[in-house]
Amino acid sequence: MLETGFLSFGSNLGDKEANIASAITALSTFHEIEDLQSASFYNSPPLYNADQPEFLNTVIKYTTTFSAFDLFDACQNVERLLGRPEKREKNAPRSIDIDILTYGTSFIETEVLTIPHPDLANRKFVLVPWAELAPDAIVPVYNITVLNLLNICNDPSIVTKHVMEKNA
Ligand code: PH2
Ligand code: MG
Ligand code: MG
Repeated sequence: MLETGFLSFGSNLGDKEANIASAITALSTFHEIEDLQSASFYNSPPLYNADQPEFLNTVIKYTTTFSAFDLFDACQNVERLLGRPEKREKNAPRSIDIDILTYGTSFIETEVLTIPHPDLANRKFVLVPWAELAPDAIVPVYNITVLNLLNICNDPSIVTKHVMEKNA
């Protein structure tokens, strides 16, 4: 089965731009993951724990033959590859965070994995890049478009397009 969905990337430690770019490249090396399309990168203030550096965030569209759980494993492997420690405090700064926003039209709720991502509708740092990439995509469970979710989101964060420092 080929499924399409969206991933959220965030970094607020080290070379944030390089961390996200490397994570995308690393994911693309899996034969099971294809057609990665990235939104622009965005700067965003940290949500939840304000006492940490500003984040760089983006959203990626993917196509995969992986199951949702194998995709989750692949994302965790890439996080470890990029130096994210296995055990760390919740909402502590991180070199890379890769979250599955959606997997096809699936609704999955287990101890380790919830899809759609439970916080996606409350986060401008997710919805702003996502609406750039796929404004008309219908978000499973909510059954409205990404742009509609952005328009009703009450996160007051200012999320701004990032000016790239390096040439790709
Ligand atoms: N990730 C979090 C908590 N807060 N804030 C921003 N701006 N960007 C993030 O990626 C982020 C966050 C937990 O995963
Ligand atoms: Mg996260
Ligand atoms: Mg995560």
